[in-house]
Amino acid sequence: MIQNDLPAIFRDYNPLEDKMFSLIDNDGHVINQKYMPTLDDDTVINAYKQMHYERIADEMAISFQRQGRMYTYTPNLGQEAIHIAAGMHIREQDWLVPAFREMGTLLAKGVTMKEMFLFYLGNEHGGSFKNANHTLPIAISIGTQLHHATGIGYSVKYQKKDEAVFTFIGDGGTSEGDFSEALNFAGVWQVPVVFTIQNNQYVISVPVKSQTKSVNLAVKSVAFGIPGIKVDGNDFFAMYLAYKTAAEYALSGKGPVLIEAFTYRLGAHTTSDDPTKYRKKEEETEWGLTDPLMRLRRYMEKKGIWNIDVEKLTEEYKQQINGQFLDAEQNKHYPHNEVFAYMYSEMPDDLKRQKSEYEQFLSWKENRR
Ligand SMILES: Cc1ncc(C[n+]2csc(CCOP(=O)(O)OP(=O)(O)O)c2C)c(N)n1
Ligand SMILES: [Mg+2]
Repeated sequence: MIQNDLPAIFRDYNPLEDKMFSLIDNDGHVINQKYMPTLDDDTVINAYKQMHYERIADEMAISFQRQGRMYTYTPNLGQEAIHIAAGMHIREQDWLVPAFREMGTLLAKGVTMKEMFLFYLGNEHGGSFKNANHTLPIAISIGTQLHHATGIGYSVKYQKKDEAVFTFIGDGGTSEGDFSEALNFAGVWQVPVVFTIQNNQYVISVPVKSQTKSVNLAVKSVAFGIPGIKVDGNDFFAMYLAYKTAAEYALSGKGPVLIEAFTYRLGAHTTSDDPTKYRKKEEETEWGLTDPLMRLRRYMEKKGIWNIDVEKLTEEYKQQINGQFLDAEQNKHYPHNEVFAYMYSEMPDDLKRQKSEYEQFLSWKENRR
């Protein structure tokens, strides 16, 4: 990697110096004019609305799970700026290779809430997004998706296609071998992949300091010879510029980029988790002051472009999302054959055995009534 070839923010925010790239403070003041992107008012208003949509959808999903109408869910609360900023830079032909905590990016790509709900209702169709081009299914197995991202990156580069790949992993995921393997070969092959580590400070109940002795997570890029940057993940503008720069870099043929989005998981790990068991209320309150929606709203108010009727918008979104949920709930059943059908063109014997066992189980269940 030739230092001079790097975009300026990667030079100014060298992860070895543990600097964090931030553009607005918690009160919405611009603190770094040099890099502040010039966005028109409608783009900013629209970004806020998308972040608000993700937040409302998230709250409703938790509520449906609590009502016993949906299975375990992974909340996004507090990480919305990352998701929406990324979504604004992923073009139709670009690839999205998700983990499981970037709902706003999936929605920006064209995934519907109905599909999200189907996923959390255990329906196979929640893994195949009909209107989202080049979007892989949610990956619950930590780290596996990064190999797919690097592989797709290799393929599009080989075919000389104008396509970038955006992929996500958590802070805990960086401890998996997959992380190093995927980044190593992404670097060797110079593939157009934008890797994001969402450092939300926790790996279920385990704090990030138990995952690494590195000064930060962005610095891991140095070993792979690729540019890396630590960005304030709760600052919409910083994330926006980071993604803009990273996408341009990747698409120019220079290779992959690693973004550490420094954030906080304000909610529980999943609806099966209780964070009061392992962290203090004061910590949550302190991080709450960096809430990405609040910061963007304050910026907009100062600029005189805040014109959103939050109550009205919330009502509108709730109705839309509720409709999507009801649609998913009414269509949650699917032929059990589908669970076994899609992996192989010809079903191997062990899968045939599993299918037959499952059929026996279903008939036992049916006769029990
Ligand atoms: C290979 C693998 N090991 C363990 C798990 C169980 N598990 C699910 S989420 C999680 C923690 C992930 O933490 P992080 O990577 O920081 O992502 P976050 O959940 O904070 O978004 C673990 C250990 C899993 N899904 N896959
Ligand atoms: Mg985490």
